[in-house]
Amino acid sequence: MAFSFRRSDFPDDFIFGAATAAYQIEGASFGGAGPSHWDTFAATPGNVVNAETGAIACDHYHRYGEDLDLLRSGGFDAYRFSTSWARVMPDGKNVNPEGLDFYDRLADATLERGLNPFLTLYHWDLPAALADLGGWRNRDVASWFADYSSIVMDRIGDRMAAVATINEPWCVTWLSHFWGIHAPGLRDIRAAARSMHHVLLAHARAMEAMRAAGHGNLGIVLNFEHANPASDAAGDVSAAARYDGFYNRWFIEAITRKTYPEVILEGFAGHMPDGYEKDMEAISAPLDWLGVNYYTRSNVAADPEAAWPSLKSVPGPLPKTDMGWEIYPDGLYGFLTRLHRDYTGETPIIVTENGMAWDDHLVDGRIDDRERIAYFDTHLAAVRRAIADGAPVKGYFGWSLLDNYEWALGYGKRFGMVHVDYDTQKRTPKASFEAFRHAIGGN
Ligand code: IFM
Repeated sequence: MAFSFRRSDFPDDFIFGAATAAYQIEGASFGGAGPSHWDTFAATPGNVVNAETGAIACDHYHRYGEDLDLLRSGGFDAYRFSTSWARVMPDGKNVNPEGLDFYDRLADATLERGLNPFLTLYHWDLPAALADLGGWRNRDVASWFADYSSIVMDRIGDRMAAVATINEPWCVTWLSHFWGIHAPGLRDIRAAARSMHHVLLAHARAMEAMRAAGHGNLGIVLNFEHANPASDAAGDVSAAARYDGFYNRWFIEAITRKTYPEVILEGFAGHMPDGYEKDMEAISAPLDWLGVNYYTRSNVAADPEAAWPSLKSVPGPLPKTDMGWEIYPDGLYGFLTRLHRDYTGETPIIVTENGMAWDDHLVDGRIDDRERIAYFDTHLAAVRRAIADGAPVKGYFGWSLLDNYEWALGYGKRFGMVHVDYDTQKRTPKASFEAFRHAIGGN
């Protein structure tokens, strides 16, 4: 099965890439990395399926050359990876030279294969020592993050094609401090409100530090989920508006309008950090590009019995991925055009993650993941439509290059274009990888 598009259906300078994240693939037990709050979270019963951790993961720490060879052979233009804060600063204070050496080798190896390195500075591996100090609840996290960012950029910033501060601030904060699903597993409105502000302040301070050092092409990666009212009832419609507020509007409105949505500030009343308004100027410093991660929509219903935001997600009618996520490519089109129209204007947008988990099976050494091919195909059609309608979308990264550690769901959910046998670490490109190779001109 092949894609319905060719590279020539996209603008000449359009970038095709694949994305990964440090904790999900590297192997956190190698190279002097310190414990991150994901290690402690996973060591606590009930948090992660089978208590799995990123200790070995895909052993990318040792196998990055082989993985980059694969990317090149697929005809991709870019590799999106993250540096691990806990690897670079194991105790949150001191630098681990071995950790920086690894990213130095990775940067060179990426370039040697003609791939553009897209760096994300934080994809969730906060050093446990900083979590002990309150992590994202502590305002000081902004200066800790700026220091860490400068240390990484001093070493590899000269070779990066593009740099994002933080991956998916919504997951770093709401999902992790209000819903308790990701590390540190808090279910606390005050922790949520504070972290939702501090993560943006950390982004701002890192941007300032990197700009001052002369680095360019800096951005942030936000995730978006279409908020679909479960019915036309007024209660469901306003519940979906609250969902849209805390998921989709909070971060982009702070960055582009210096404000937070009223509909969410009302719910956070009394919990926001004092004087937070004074930080909005710094938070809204211009981006060079915006990263957009998109996977699905949520069908949102009012739940008047529940505490604010008094809503719940209910199952919808569309076909679903192995995560139970509805497949809804129109949502990607909707966000790309909405962001361009309402928020970011001509600032380049890059789809930094999009993909699906599927219960893949190796049959005679092959994985025929035609459902994933269809997912990528329909979402790339949505990207083309958005470009045709004027959205400045400059690239698309599939999530993910490799099957990997899917956080609280462990290794059971496979998102890769390349299958990983976790016992042998053997990589097997799936049919979706071959479809990319065919469409974008790999060998
Ligand atoms: O695996 C994650 C990734 O770390 C962040 N974005 C969503 C992916 C799929 O859940």
